[in-house]
Amino acid sequence: MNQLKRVAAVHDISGVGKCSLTVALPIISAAGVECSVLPTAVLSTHTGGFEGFTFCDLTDEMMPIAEHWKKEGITFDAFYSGYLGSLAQIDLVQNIFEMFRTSKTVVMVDPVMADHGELYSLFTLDHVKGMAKLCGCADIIIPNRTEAAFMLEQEYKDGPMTEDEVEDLLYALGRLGAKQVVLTGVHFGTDDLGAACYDKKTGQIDYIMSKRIEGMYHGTGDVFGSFLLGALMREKSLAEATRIAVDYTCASIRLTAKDGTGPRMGVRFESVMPNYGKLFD
Ligand code: PXL
Repeated sequence: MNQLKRVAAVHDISGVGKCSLTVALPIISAAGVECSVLPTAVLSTHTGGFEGFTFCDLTDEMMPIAEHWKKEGITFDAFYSGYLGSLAQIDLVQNIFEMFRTSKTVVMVDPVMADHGELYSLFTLDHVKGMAKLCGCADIIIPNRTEAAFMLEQEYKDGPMTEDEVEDLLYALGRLGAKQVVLTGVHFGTDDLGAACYDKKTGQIDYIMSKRIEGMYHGTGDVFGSFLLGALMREKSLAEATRIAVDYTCASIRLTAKDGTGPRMGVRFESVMPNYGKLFD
């Protein structure tokens, strides 16, 4: 057996609500990929739908952790950043990428900051500017439509899109600097939903669509990103990995909708993990 690949996931720990590190760690591990964690903050819950959550900012811990790893000679095949707890962390994370980056490292940035046309609580337009800059130094970015609109300073438009609109967005996002773009929340009608992926080098654009499931659930972006990176680390192409991520995220949402647990507790990714893991046997 080949040596496992190793990913460093740079997100917060939200104790309850199944998002960020509490989904990245199990999902990436299920792909047969080692997942190290660089926590950005510790919260009692995520910030969407819970009142009075606690928030412990870990900005000051991040560089000492990275420096210790560096001193120990630890290397990473990929970095996956998500929810960053402060503006200062954006520059810090960029520096950490550069400390460990080689020609083979995959840096995937999810500019986690907004959804459904609105910034998450705690974030400002400075955070948007910082995230656009961080996206500029990534290999792969995976924004949703709201994050794309904020970073491109465009008006957010929900509802069905045309292929021309999606392509314009992908090209504009590519101009931020990353080599590959996966845009989520793409749909052409009322009963479809999926992602569009764009490889700047080949110019290839693929639409990876699924049947829409009614309702909105927290943490789906992190579940999607984790399924995607796990598959990429197991040598799937961008389009193949996006297909896997769309299918397994939708399957998790479908189970949650059946359970009726509501939007804020996250999605039931646990039940699809055995089949996800088998993809890489
Ligand atoms: O899933 C994105 C996310 C991650 N971490 C925290 C959040 C959110 C979305 O609201 O609040 C703390």
